Amino acid sequence: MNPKILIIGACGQIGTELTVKLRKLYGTENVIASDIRKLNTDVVNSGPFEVINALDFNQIEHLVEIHHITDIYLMAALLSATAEKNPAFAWDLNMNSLFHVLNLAKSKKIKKIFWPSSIAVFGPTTPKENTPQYTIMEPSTVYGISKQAGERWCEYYHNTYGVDVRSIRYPGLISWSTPPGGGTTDYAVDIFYKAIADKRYECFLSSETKMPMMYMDDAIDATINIMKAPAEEIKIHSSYNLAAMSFTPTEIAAEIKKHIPEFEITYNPDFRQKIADSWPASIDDSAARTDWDWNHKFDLESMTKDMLEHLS
Ligand code: AKB
Repeated sequence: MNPKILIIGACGQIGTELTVKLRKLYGTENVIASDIRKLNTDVVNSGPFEVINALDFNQIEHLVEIHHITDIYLMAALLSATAEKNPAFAWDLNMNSLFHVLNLAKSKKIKKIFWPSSIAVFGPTTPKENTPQYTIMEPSTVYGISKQAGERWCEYYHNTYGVDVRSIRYPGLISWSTPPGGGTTDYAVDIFYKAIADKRYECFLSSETKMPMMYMDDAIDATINIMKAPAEEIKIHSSYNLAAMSFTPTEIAAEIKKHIPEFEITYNPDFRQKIADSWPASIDDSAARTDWDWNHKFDLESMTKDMLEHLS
């Protein structure tokens, strides 16, 4: 039987593409998209849509009841750069929306949860290259602290109440269909828009800042596959490391230049440099590859080609 899905934060960068893919997979009527406002007409007009506030437990519970929801994908969050500007709200949104959904599963009103974590759970004392699944985690950003605490709660609800919650530590995500909002890895999306429109881009990170990244197609596949995996394959109940590629602004600019030879990049690092410097440069995701068969398809070369084809 198909799951009956509620996506909270369906109009965001990941939610938009996730809604389209889940509707194709399980049928439009089985996927209820929701967000705080009708922010994306494609999502709003392509199937059932509800306006809800992820901080309102009663609203979420009501939707679960009237739509007979089995699975929730909780995609609403404040990302790293925005969270630094509004720490109290970031903590409130990122933590309490998670508690609402965990508590619905604890009381058996839903069966399964997907909750996104991030490479932001790591911090300046974490080994930078090939960052292991289990290692020092001392995040120095509000966003990272909320994601790390969220991971601990997911594992606690699994161990204590048997809640089926599944999670991935997303790297920076790159997509052509929906712009990102308020992240530190956003430069890797902005650069494509500016390369096409202006043939130049001023980067808010320094030239050699290497970060883990992933094309959205791979991120969506990973999200759907971890949710489809039999419960016994999921051995980590906090969150799985996930990786596809790592590159610096210099390297992505060089790749874009292969298609747009006139393209020029300049550097003017701002407050986001400190956040980027605290994160890993590359990730060891062997646990995800072993446990539930994770495999990425896109590298820097194929991702760049696909982005430029779609945006041009
Ligand atoms: C951000 O930059 O805040 C996000 C993330 C790495 O979680 N893209």
